[in-house]
Amino acid sequence: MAVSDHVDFNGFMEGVKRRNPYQPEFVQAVQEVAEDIYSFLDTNEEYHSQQILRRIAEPDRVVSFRVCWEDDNGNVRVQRGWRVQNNNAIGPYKGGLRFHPSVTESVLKFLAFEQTFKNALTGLPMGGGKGGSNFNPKGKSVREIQRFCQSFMTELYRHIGADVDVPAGDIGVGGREIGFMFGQYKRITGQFTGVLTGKGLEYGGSLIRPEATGYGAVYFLMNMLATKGQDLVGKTAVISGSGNVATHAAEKIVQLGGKVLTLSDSGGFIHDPDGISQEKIDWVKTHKTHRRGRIEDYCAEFKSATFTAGKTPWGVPCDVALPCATQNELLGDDAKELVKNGCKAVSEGANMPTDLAGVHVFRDAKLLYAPGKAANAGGVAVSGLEMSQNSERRSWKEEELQQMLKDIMAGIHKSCETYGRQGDGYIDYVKGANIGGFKKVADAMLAFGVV
Ligand code: NDP
Ligand code: 2IT
Repeated sequence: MAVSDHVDFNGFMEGVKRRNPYQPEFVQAVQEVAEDIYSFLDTNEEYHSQQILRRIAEPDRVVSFRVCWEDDNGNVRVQRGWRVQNNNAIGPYKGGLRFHPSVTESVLKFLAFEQTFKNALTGLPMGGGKGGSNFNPKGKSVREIQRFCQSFMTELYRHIGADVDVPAGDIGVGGREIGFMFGQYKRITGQFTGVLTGKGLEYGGSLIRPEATGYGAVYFLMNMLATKGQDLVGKTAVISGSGNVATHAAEKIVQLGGKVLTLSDSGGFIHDPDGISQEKIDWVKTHKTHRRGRIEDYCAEFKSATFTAGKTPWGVPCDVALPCATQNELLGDDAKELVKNGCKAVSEGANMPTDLAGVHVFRDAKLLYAPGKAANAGGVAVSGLEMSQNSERRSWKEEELQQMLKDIMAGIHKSCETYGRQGDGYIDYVKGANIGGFKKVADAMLAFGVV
């Protein structure tokens, strides 16, 4: 096939759409990357002739399985589970598990594809994977969650391993669920290995792993602001979500002198003009994670706040915005509203929270805009450090890990600058992250030949 056939972007995307019908999230994630790196492919003819992008956009494998469990009333329940192993060119597959009713093969394929680039950007030897289930943990008892996790692992265990594929948490999967799954893996295999990350500190977990994604997204934001000689002191922040990533992002913003105005969940958002202090964040953490409560209850606890049902917080004027809930939660019109209200920087704690129209708005406005695959890589980076500690059978000190996380986020920022700086000096972080991540994986794949 002639080179010109490979370089036809439209033809490439038509093929992706044809081969992945009914998978809009996956097609969206591939398009966002392909838009950027198509011209970069010209830098090395082998990227074309060896069909590298085409190969990365075809998962190594997608495992789908049935998960049966019994609820507290003795009813048999049937869920679907998946593990998408996208690419292991630079290390074992690595990426989280998501338990949410919206999980489909398309969602997990997009997440595994993104993870491949993100993990490469960290500089650590990790390939890309993702998994999960359409199981809805909301309203389930702890015993039901335990039974589900055990049943899920009873199938998953045969596909993973410390040097094969190392899952972790994501939406609906936190320390408790990792504990249940690790216990079941150990029980089935008789092995105590670093097969999962995000573990408890008593059994091989790493310090700062729970905080790492949110903190990392704020470190990345600081790196972006520093290019303009600015920091977070006195700046207002709008954050979506109220789970692991959102609450830790809020915490770090407060520590660095910023004022957090909003948090949200699937029911709507709260706006607290007095600022969401550390004490209030601690209340949210307990209320959302341990009591599985609703964010609207915040207003009964803290009278300065108001709750807006069924809406996202992007209309609240702010200096910086951090979408930390889920994919496609910030649309083109939301992006226009943020720009109109004077927002200076956006750092994505969630994966693909901004739709393609929104991405174009931010880039056209030349905003400091960090895509999730760069900004939220701190979580998987500390997961990588947890793997290293497990291999060494040691635990590193908190200060060492904090410094490593900061260094890794600064390194990702540097990669984005290297590959994303435009002629007028604007740093296109989307382009930088896509090219930086692609190059490392692509060069490894070239070394292996056609496999
Ligand atoms: P959590 O389960 O801890 O929290 C998820 C939050 O997002 C909750 O507030 C939840 O609201 C909200 N949310 C979830 N789905 C929807 C939806 N469809 N519409 C509106 N709100 C929704 O998850 P995390 O904080 O871990 O994950 C948040 C995002 O960060 C995800 O995109 C995840 O992929 C990404 N991420 C997570 C990492 C990690 O280490 N945990 C690492 C890198 C990225 P409700 O309670 O109402 O469901
Ligand atoms: O999206 C992500 O990077 C995660 N959910 C974390 C993955 C991991 O392996 O720690």
